[in-house]
Amino acid sequence: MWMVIHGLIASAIGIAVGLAINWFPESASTQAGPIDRLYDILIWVSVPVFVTVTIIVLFSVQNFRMRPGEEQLDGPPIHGNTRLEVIWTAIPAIILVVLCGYAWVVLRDIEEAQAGEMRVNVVGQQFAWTFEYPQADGEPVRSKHLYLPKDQPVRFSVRAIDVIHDFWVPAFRMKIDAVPGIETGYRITPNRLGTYPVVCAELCGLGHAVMRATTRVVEPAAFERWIAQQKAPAQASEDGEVDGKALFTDGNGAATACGACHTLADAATSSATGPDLDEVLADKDAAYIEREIVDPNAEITPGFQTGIMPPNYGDTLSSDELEALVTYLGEVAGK
Ligand code: HEC
Ligand SMILES: [Cu+2]
Repeated sequence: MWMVIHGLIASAIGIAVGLAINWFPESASTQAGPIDRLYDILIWVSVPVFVTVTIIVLFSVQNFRMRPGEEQLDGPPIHGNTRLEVIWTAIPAIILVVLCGYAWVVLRDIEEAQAGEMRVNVVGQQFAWTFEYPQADGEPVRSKHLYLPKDQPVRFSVRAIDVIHDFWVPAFRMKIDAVPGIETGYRITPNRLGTYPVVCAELCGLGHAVMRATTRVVEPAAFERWIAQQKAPAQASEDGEVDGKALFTDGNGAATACGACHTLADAATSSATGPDLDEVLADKDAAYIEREIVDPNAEITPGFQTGIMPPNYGDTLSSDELEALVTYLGEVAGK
């Protein structure tokens, strides 16, 4: 009786607390509802299991513990109880099979192919995401942030260039590994306007923590405008010059923003993943700066490691962009 009463009270409190806590961020996809419900049902089932085990342990410690003078005694000679063992094997097995079946059904339903899906290729690499939007008329549009039109079903096709990453937008709830050599993916339908973080959920190297991007769920018309804008020629300010500062803080779609890793007062960035450029570039000339950007592993700044700064800026920056960056850094670093 003691166990049953305390077990029921503890379970009721545990379930109430478990359901009251907001485990997940605001949801922004049609997939989130069924996943959150699945999670709540797991709380309903797992709290009583945890309580049952704990109560039996506490009760046994209280009632069957060794008392002074019993050190030499052996316990009663029990050699098993077949009926009990069948019961305590069967009940957990049934609970597991039912829960797995339910989870499988939920996953199957939310991953069903939708009519008129938009495809987005997601590419993970140390330490940035690239999102590619295939276009019927030519080159895909590439972006380092994820733009999605509201209420438009999307199928992500996920790849990795170097090591295993994991593509996760917590607000969408879905998540999958990006594995070199194979293509993985999942489907979601964003259903709430807003800005949500994209996270790499697989420890992928020293820059793992900065491997973040932004998802913007926008109205379909705004999405079309954004795609059209991206198709237009590269970032240029009014006089046709490439803006070195904008490149530094925002990157160009294919090239990761330098400001994600480097401190530079003029650009108001403050990351310490890479060297403080105000400090290390104060007395350096253009040739040195250019070489360090194109071939970062040639010479490693003391106190930092090789393999963090992307080695492919020579490809992802056009020669105009590279020149603009070098000129900009030469002018402002350490000033
Ligand atoms: C993912 C993080 C990361 C990004 C993004 C990044 N860097 Fe670096 N950078 C580093 C690290 C770490 C080092 C030090 C190790 C080395 O020298 O390779 C470094 C070194 C440098 C150096 C050499 C500093 C010295 O001591 O002389 C320069 C210059 C530089 N980065 C400029 C840039 C520019 C410009 C960009 C953008 C086009 C950029 N970095 C993007 C992490 C990054
Ligand atoms: Cu990663």
